[in-house]
Amino acid sequence: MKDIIAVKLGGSIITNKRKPWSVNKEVLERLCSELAESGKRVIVIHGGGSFGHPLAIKYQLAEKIVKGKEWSGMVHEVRKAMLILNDIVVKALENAGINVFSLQPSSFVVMDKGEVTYFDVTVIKRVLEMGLTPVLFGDVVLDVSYGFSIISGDKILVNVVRDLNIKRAIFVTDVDGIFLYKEDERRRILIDNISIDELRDLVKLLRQEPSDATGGIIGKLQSLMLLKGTSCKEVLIINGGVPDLLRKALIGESVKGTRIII
Ligand code: ATP
Ligand code: IP8
Repeated sequence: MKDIIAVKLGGSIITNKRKPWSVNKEVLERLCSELAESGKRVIVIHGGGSFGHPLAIKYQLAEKIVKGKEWSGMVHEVRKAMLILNDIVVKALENAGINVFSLQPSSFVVMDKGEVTYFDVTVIKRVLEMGLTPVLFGDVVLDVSYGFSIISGDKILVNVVRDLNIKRAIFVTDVDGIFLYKEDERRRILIDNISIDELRDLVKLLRQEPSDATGGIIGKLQSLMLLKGTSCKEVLIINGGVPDLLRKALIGESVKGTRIII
């Protein structure tokens, strides 16, 4: 699996996170075309954006134990929202000429207290061997202590990369990369290169976003720390709003963004 690249199409770029149920259709379509034009084999993972996050926050699914009768309404609503977005992403990929096979993570992932305890990549591997592009997404999965937990697309990417010995991953977001905000917050510096060992200190300097069900940028960096000691050599965080950046990043050209060296 060494030539496969894991790509997360972030909810921040394929949807408008400030407006529930909104898709950035043109951007999504362009990103799918860039994936196709790159000629690279990829695994696509997408986030929840304006579909999964508002409902997860409404029901406080990220914080509370969901057992018994309570689960049916809430859990179904969030999962349904993710399936609706998944259908839109799958159609956009197909229209770009990519042969996709979408897999719902709740059928191969189990968590305990919000941490992944079971992640079975057998079917993903088989799908790749058949020459198809697996598409995965943030989901609500069984949790042995809580009943259900949300798994972010970020955590899915990390597990897939580790278990399939993938070397490169690209996060496509609506920002140029990770910014460090200076003193009065008016000045910000783009971190272009950072080692995985430096991430822990960086996280302490960033502000938590209260409006994100899976921890926003801090949650992302915390998930990425789990890649230490794996086959993964490099993670890029790039801006999907800039045309052709994803294609260039995929073919290995040097692009603007944050490069995390593992
Ligand atoms: P989703 O989880 O819906 O898939 P995503 O993976 O695209 O979304 P987010 O988790 O929303 O991305 O993280 C990207 C967002 O983080 C950006 O929209 C940006 O506004 C916000 N952000 C907050 N602090 C920072 C920071 N220090 N550097 C970069 N982005 C930041
Ligand atoms: O957007 C969240 O995945 P993420 C998925 O990658 C749900 O954090 C269900 C909100």
